[in-house]
Amino acid sequence: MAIQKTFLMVKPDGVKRQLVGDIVDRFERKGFVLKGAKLMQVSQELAEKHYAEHADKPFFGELTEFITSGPVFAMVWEGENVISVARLMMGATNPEQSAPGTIRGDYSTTLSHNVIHGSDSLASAEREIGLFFTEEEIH
Ligand code: 3AN
Repeated sequence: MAIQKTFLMVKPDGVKRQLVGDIVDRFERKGFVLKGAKLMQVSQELAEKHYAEHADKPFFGELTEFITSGPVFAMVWEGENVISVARLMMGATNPEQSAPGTIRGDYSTTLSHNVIHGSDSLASAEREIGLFFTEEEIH
């Protein structure tokens, strides 16, 4: 049994569309435990650190512009295999492949405005939690 923590973030489109409550509800009903959460504005510096692995991609500018375009809802969740299970609940990045019933499958039609971010590995979960939260903010 692997109890893990992951970093999830409702992106500016999801906050604007008032999907925060629905998204929190899905993870709570699944049985995961909310350990930290805040509505915040992502700075350009934080956006570039967060998306560092995409720095050489053609869509990097679009990515950082979008994530800084309005408040996000940043969260730390804990539970059994939460990293991979949360990714399943989010649905595929590509909207043509995100199944109905998943967050992206239910709420997103575009690749860039896809409502939610979730860490994709133990290493990225640790890195992203450290970027967005102090130890005191995790309960
Ligand atoms: P995920 O968020 O599912 O882990 P990544 O890490 O491959 O996906 O990509 C990070 C974010 O970059 C995605 N959530 C999506 O919003 C955006 N993205 C990925 N590929 C493209 C692309 N070809 N054009 C525009 N945005 C993209």
